Amino acid sequence: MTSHNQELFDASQRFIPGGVNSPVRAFRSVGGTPLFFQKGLGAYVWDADGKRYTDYVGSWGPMIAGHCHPDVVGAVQTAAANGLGFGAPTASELEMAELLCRLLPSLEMVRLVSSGTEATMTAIRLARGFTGRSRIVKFEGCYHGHSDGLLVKAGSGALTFGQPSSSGVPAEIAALTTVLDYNDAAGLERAFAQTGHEIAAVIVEPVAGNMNLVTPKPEFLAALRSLCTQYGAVLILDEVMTGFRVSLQGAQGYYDIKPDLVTLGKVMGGGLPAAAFGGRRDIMQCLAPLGAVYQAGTLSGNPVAVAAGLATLKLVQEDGFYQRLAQRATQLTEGLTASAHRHGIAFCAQSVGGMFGLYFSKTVPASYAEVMSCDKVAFNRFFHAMLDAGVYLAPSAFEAGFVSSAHTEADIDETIAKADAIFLGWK
Ligand code: KE4
Repeated sequence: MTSHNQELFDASQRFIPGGVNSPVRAFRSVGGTPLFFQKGLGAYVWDADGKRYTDYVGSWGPMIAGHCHPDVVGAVQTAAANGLGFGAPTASELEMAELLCRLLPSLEMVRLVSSGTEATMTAIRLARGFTGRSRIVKFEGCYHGHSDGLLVKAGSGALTFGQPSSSGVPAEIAALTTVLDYNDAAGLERAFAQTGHEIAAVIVEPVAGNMNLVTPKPEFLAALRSLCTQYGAVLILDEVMTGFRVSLQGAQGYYDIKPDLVTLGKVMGGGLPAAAFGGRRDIMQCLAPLGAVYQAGTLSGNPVAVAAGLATLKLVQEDGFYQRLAQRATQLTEGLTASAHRHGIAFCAQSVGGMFGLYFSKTVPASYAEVMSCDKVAFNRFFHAMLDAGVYLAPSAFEAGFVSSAHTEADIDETIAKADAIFLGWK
């Protein structure tokens, strides 16, 4: 019998490019037919055939309290009953702004937007407007959304001037982006020595989660902060994924690094379109209507999305929330690693707060190049075997995974047992 997922996918491809509204959902990296979900509750999702999966994607991070948490759904229903949008200020936007500035010490002012892409795109424009400079620095393997200047890969030149990583991005724009190696403090120092006074901003994922999970080296974080300060460049921490995911104070609190600007999304929207950027008051006051840097949005601060975010951020402030979340993630990574090693499989894993990385490799990768040397074919085989067993991992070897407060110890143990059965027959 044809899967209803397949029927939906076949039909969707007639109307939506690739049948999906975001490329990673198409399973191109892992192969096979993408799942069409019809329901989520707690740690679980159900596909179009009614099959249940333990979910380790969580809508790519937002579902930190699990799917359809009653407090979040209730807040959304209450807000929706009072209005779906006004295009005008609301008290709930003020409540969200005050909360973000209270939770994240680097936030003196904040502006709400509707996606992580909007947040990072605007943070870059703001840094350029504030400094009067044009060059930006990013790191290979880090993803910051799909604005032109950030869809750039390392160039061939010594200065690694960027080249477009997507068609449609003019070479002239890509050339303004320098792409360096993540965790390479020496390379960052060389780039600043050569072009430091041209650099408007450095944007970085403080924990890289878009090339699988790669943690920052202390000297890399230190170099980011010291060099940006030394040369007057704006340090933008892209915490769209790590914000409220690795700790209540994000990665900036977890690693004690103070950005000039920070971008947020995912968890702060609770699954609905709410994101933000913010930071130093002197920079944020360059924004219209106060200053000359323009940014706007019809749905910015949408009251229903903000309600979902406020309810989620209330839940993550509960005593012990992040301790329990990190315990679930550690239980998963340690259990999978022990199982794979019992069966002689080159596998390792790590977690930071509530996000984790799984690698078919003998050692945990610390750079883009090391991630690329992991066994992608083995990951894809594991992905599909786990999917068949009712476990939904991120459909790419180059994505991080996520646990939620809804995942119980028993859920994790069941996931490990399913992996163990797969590893038993691995050879
Ligand atoms: P959005 O525009 O997708 O809301 O956010 C872009 C973005 C910015 N910064 C970071 C660190 C991000 O991880 C993202 C988006 N993350 C991907 C998952 N790796 C979203 C999933 C997708 O593209 O469908």
